[in-house]
Amino acid sequence: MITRLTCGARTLDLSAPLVMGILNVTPDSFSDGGRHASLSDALRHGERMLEEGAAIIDVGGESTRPGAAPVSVQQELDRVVPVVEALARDLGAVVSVDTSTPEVIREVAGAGAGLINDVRSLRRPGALRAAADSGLPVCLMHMLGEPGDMQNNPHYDDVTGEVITFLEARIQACRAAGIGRERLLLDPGFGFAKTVTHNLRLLAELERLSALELPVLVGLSRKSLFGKVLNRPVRERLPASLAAAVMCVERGALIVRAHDVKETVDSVRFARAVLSESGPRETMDES
Ligand code: PT1
Repeated sequence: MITRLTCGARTLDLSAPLVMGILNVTPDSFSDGGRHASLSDALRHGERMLEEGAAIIDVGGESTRPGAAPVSVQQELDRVVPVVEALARDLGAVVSVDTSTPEVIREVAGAGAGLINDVRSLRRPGALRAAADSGLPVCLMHMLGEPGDMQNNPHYDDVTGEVITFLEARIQACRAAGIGRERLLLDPGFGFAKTVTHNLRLLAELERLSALELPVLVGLSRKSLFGKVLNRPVRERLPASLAAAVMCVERGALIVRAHDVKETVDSVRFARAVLSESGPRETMDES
């Protein structure tokens, strides 16, 4: 398994799980009400997440939560590029950009971004080429349909198996476009075209994704899954988000995308401390 990921001018050490802090620069982001829509607010929030231990800042200018409104390419560029420049160039942070737009991929690569995080797995026309040319790593995520319609009646016979099959096809598409395996990360896409049962099953079976031998990234922070299982509003979903993060790390996830960086860093660090004391399974079976 790869333990270092080259992210433009910076490298990430994946020998222990890392936290990716979420920085929404959308006016309608789902759980912070767009409070970070202005540049100085966004930078303050990004700096704070870095201080709290985020290894990556994920900047998103297009909300992809269920039912969100689309934005124009120009709007997305205007929101994202200045934030990437400031965080990557001025602060030296590893900046990931949550985008599906080829023009945005090209522009942020020039602005110092370190990673492309595409919930559409480079399926927009021109996105594969733009990502290949950027030289940056790419996170491929599973989603069926589009954020606008993905939640209407998703069906799977074997959700985990179908997520893996989808991701394998996207890995092949990337390889064919000249993106090397060492540039790929995988994400099962919690909350994207999945019912509560699908999400729970995917988490339970997350280890099956390890068969693809690429780093796994997960995003569960504050999602409606917790609201549905526990009947909690967004502001009361941190404890369950941390429990889920720990369970994902236990099942091999190496990057956890989260709003609450400080708490998530402690949770994954503690999980890692325990895991580092649990030897290989053979040893456990023998004892
Ligand atoms: C994610 C992710 C993402 N999630 C990656 N990028 C979002 N790689 C944005 C809900 O049900 O998991 N992985 N970028 C946010 N998307 C959602 C989806 C937010 C569902 C909320 C829900 O509440």
